[in-house]
Amino acid sequence: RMELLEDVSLKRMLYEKPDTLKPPRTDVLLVTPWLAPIVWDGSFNIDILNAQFHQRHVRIGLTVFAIKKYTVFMKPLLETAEKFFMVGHKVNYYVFTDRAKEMPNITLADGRQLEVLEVPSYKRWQDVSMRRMEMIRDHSRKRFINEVDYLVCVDADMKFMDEVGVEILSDVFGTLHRAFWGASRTQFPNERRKASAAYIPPDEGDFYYSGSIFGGTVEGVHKLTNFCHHEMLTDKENNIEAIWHDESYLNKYFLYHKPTKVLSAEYHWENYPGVGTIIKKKRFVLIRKNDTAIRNK
Ligand code: 2GW
Ligand code: MN
Repeated sequence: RMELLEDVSLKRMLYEKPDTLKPPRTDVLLVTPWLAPIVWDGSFNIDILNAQFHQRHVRIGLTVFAIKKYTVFMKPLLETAEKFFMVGHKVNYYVFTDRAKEMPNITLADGRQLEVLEVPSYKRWQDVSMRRMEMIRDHSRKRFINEVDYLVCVDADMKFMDEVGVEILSDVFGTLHRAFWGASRTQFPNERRKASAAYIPPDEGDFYYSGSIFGGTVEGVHKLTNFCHHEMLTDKENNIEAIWHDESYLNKYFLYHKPTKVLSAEYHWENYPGVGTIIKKKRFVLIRKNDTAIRNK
C-alpha cells in the first residue's frame, strides 16, 4: 500500500510546536543530501507517527534467520521484540530455520503472530548469511506481499533494549553501522576490488550501512534483495565473494538506490556500558558471540 494514497486524518493532539529556528538535535545530521530523514532520538514525535500508522492499519513483518545453532537467539530476540518492537501494531514474525523443533514457545500479544518457515541450510556460513537475500526475495513475492505492508529484516544475534516503532518505516531504509557512523569514505570497509559487483570506489559512498537491519515496503525490500542476490550470483560465477558478503552488496545497492530513510546507530548498537552523549537510546543491540560460544567464524 502506497504511503501517498492513504487518506489519513488526525484528531486534535497537543504537543510542543516545532521550532523552525531550533533544530531538536544540533550534534548529528538529521537529513541526508537527498532529503531522507536520519532517525535519531529526539527528532520525531512518536505519538503523531503512531496516530498516522494506526489509521493505515499498518502490518509489519520482522524477518530473521535462525539456521543451525542460531536458534538459541530466538528466545531473547522474540521476547524483547514483544516488549519493544512496534508495540500496539500488527506484527508477523517470520523465522526462517532448518530446526523448527528448536523454536521457543513464546506468548505473543494480540495481533502478533509467529510464522516458522522451514528452509535448507548452507554448509558455508558465508552462504547462510548471503542466501538470506534470495529467500527474503522469494518469500516477498510469494507471501509477504499478501500479509504485510512493511518488512524489517534483522540478524538473529540481536536483542531489543528500547523502543523500535513506526518511526523507522519508509519505502526503503538502511541503518548506520555502529562502528563506522563517524568514519570517512576511505575507512568504510566497502568492497575495493573492481572485479566484484559490490565494488565501491574510495571516493564514493554516503554512509556505511549495517547488514543487520534494513527494510521497507514489501516492494522496496523485494527490489533490494533481488539486486543483492543477483550481484552475489554474478560474483559467484566469477569466483569472487565480496569482503563482507551480503553487507557489501547492500552497501552497493544503497549507493545508487538511495534509501528513503536512514536509521541512526541507535538501531544497531552494542551493549557498551553507559549511555553516550550522542547515542541516547540503545534500541537494538547485538549479542556478543564470544559470550555464547556458538560460532567459530
Ligand atoms: C554465521 C557466521 C559464522 C557461523 C555461523 C553463522 C550463522 C549465521 C549461522 O550458523 N546461522 C545463521 O542463522 N546465521 C544467520 O546469518 C543469522 O541470521 C545471523 O544473524 C546472520 C549473519 O551472521 P552473523 O550475525 O553471525 O554475522 P555478523 O554479526 O558478523 O553480521 C554482519 O556481517 C554479515 C556478513 O558477514 C551480515 O552482513 C550481517 O547482516 C552483518 O550484521
Ligand atoms: Mn549479526
